[in-house]
Formats: sequence, structure tokens, C-alpha cells
Amino acid sequence: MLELSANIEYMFLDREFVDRIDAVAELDVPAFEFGVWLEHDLPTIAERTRRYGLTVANISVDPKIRLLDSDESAALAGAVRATCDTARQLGCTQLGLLVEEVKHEPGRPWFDYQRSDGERDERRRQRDNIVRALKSVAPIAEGAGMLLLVECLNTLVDHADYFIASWQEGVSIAREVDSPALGLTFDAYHHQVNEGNLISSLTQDIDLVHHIHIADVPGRHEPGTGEINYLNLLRAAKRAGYSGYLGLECVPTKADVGAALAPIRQIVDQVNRED
Ligand SMILES: [Mn+2]
Repeated sequence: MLELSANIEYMFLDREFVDRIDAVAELDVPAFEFGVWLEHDLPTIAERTRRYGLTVANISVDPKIRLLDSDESAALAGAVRATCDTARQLGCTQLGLLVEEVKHEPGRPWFDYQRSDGERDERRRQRDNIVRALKSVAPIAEGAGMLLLVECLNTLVDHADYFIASWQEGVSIAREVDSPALGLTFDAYHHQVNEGNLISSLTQDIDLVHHIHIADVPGRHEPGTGEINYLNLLRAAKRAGYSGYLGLECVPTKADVGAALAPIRQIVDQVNRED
């Protein structure tokens, strides 16, 4: 079963943060999600979540910790513990985790940094630091009954210097960490921008995918406004065994968000009805 989850950092921005939960309920979307939580009124969020019978599908480990060149694993452990505690208050079981950015030279694409032996070794060392840090915190999440989900971001439009820019690198990191509490978020928007090849990428490693983010390319607007065929992508995800939330991480093109989301709701309903 696929279910939509509205990211309230992307939509209903004309309302106060906690009032966006009301908007989710008004549209009859079953879940919502957001990233950073430190600044928010958590008791009110928890109360409204319960009042409307919603699910908090995902929050993020916050703040972003430096892992590549310095050992801040103690700070990461503290952030993971605190996020597990917050997630428990909200009835949420999935924690998004971003690694940091590396300082690339302006205009030089990330893959160019594999050219020389020295740069390849540098990236390898940074990657190994990420693996080591994730191995150290995965047991914390596992003990709390939570999933830590690492996300790959695009480097061509939105996050020029983000470290995990390739899905295969994310997969290889997750495989090496090898913990039942460590998985990946597949963000179809980021993936389409950087790589394309959505259906093969998603289905080949579907066992690692515990959350999917959706938006269309270009513009990061609602599905149906761009080049991604969500009917075929979501059908493939379901057939490969994915069951879970589809986080709407998109900026609606219409003031009437319900109208903007009508096409993707129709697709989700159709896929859910299929065998
Ligand atoms: Mn995302």
C-alpha cells in the first residue's frame, strides 16, 4: 500500500507551521513530514497529529553533523538519540539523515573529483568516515525501534556540493553499514535531475528503500507538471515490494493545493487497486 505524506516545509507556507497540520487533515492526506524539529512546538504538533488521526512519516536528524573530515561521531550519537526521543513523542519511526557537503571548486562537477589518485583517495577516505559514523549510530536507532534513512541529493540544480550525489554510492554505503536500522530514502526528483534511470535504480535495491520523496522535474513542483512518469514509477515500486509513504516534497503550482495534488492522488489510488 502506497500512502501520501505532505511535507509541510514545502506546502501550506501561507499558514503558521503548526496550522499546516490542519491543512493536511483538511485535504484528507493521511500523513505529513518535515525535516528539522529543534525550533518547533513539539507538544502542539503531537496534539494535532493525534487530534486528526494523522501519521508523522518522517523527521530528520538535526543538526547536520560534520562527518567527512572530522570525527564528530559523539555529536552525531547525541543528535540521533535526541531525534529518536522526539520521533517517539510524535509516533514517528523514520529519521532522515543528510551527510554534509564537501567544498567543490565552483563549476567543477562532483564526479570530476575521481580523476586523480589523490582526489580519489580523498573521497574514499571521506566515504569511509561516513560508513564508520553510520555504523556507530545505527545501533542507537535499532535499540529505539527507529530507522535511519540516508538520502542522496542532486548536485546539478539544488545541492552543488552534497557528498552522496550518486544513488550507487548511497547503496554501497548502506550495504557496507549493513544494519537493519539503516536504509535509504529514494528521492525521485533528485534522482531524475542527476541520473535518470529511475525505475531500474529504485527496484534493484528496493530492500534498502524505506521512504520515497516525490516531485516533478523541472521545478520541483507536484507530480504531473514535468517529465517523470509517476504511474509507471510507482507501479514498479509496488511490484518490487515497496509499501510505505510517498513524501510530497514539492512546491505546488496552484494556490488550491487539493487541485494540484489531484493527479498524483489518482495515480496512487490506481496503483493501490492493482494486483
Ligand atoms: Mn528529499
